[in-house]
Amino acid sequence: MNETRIRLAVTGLSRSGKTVFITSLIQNLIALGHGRDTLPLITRRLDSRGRSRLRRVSIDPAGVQTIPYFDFQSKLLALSRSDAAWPPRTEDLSEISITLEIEREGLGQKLGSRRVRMDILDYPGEWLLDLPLLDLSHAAWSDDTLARLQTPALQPQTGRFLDYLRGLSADGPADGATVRQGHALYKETLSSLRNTAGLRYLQPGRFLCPGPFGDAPFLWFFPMPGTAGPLMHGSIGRLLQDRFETYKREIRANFFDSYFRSFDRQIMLVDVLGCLYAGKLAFDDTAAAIHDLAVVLRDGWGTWARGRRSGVTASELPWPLSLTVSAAQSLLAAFMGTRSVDRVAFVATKADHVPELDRQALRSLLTNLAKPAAGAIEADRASVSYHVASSIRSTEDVTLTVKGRPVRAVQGVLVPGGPARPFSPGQIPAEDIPDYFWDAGYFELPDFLPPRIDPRGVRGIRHLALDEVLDAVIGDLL
Ligand SMILES: Nc1nc2c(ncn2[C@@H]2O[C@H](COP(=O)(O)OP(=O)(O)OP(=O)(O)O)[C@@H](O)[C@H]2O)c(=O)[nH]1
Ligand SMILES: [Mg+2]
Repeated sequence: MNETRIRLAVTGLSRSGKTVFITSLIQNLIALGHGRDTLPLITRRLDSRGRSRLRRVSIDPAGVQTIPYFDFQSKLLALSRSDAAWPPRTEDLSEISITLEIEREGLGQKLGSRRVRMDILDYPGEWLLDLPLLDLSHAAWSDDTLARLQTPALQPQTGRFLDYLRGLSADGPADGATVRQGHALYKETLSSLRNTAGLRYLQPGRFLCPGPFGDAPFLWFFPMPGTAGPLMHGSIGRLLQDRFETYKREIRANFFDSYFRSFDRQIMLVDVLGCLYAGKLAFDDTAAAIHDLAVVLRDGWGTWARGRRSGVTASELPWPLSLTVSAAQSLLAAFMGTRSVDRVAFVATKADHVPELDRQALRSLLTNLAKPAAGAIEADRASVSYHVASSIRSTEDVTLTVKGRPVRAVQGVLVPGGPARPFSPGQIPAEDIPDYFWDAGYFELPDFLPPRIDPRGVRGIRHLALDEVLDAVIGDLL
């Protein structure tokens, strides 16, 4: 039987919704295979004079893959219990394959069937933010990173590590315990920048999402001043340089050269709302990360050398990231090879936090974040699309009356449970965000409980626009 096989990578920064997205996508495809119209745009694609050409949807049994398995069944079970819960954090690459068997037709005749096999990969977007590192020395990376850590507003998160550094000298003896303590403090700093300051542009990505490396000694490094130029064997600076170079070699061999190059199509999930409400610092930081991720995707395809300079210039970015961004922009196709990705979809996730009429603004915000870098892709043969979606719709749209006026809101049950409560995200700025927007208090998005779902997959899972995303990335193959 004729088979088309694609590698569809789903990525996004931490908590952007990757695992939930893949779980819901697969469950809805399975339901589609049972004849339910769970993904209307895909149903339309597969329609042939009122009849579906889709014969079967199946999850391929795990074979001899070396990549960890995306354990769809256990995620589904957690969502189907009476105390339905969101899946736990994932910090490694995982993969699952799903096959659609589709009837072939030509001139009104049936021509047997063909298969579309999708290898779907879930991997942390943080790993992509390491690509710019590959071009830097330990000293250049340290200058860039320490400049960011010294931002006064981040003092509560970074103060301890910076104090520790003051007591060290790059040419001092490389005492194992001292270096390890520096590494542990730096890692704690990154976690707290992520968890309490809402930052996302945090390097190296493997310190937050280690994946298969675990806690190997080559990872025990941190940024430090004074590591430019030759340093004596046995000095702290030399050890940090050596570990940094080993890190670059390992991530290149174990991710960029081995997996990243093999992806045909990419879905990049972005928690636009979450970073919007985390405040200006967090928003600007995520904006810089999304911009660079788009650069990495664009250049990773290896065919954008011509258009690569048309993006935002580093000096336009809000953060002192110029070094990192220009490094990302200077990594040429020579490194990534000439293989190209055909399609990429950027998706603003968790759109069920926003009433329907405000979702368009979310799309504009996302487009603004990604397009300066990704736009150049459209000039070439890949297509890029921007979407607003919710993988598991956990709210309903409602209209509240506040001081006699109607106010659009959504309503759902908050974790850990209880009666449904309304939530209004307020006005969502569509493009340029006015300064006064940041004067409002920052808050975390409410965590709505997911609805309890049917684990057999016959009914699918309620979502918003998953079919639009899927159609954008694989519609041409159906
Ligand atoms: N209301 C709502 N919440 C969602 C939706 N998708 C994700 N979430 C929330 O976002 C959280 C993170 O989703 P995940 O799919 O685990 O995100 P991830 O990107 O895999 O996260 P990591 O594995 O930690 O990187 C979930 O625990 C939910 O609280 C959605 O469609 N609607
Ligand atoms: Mg995950």
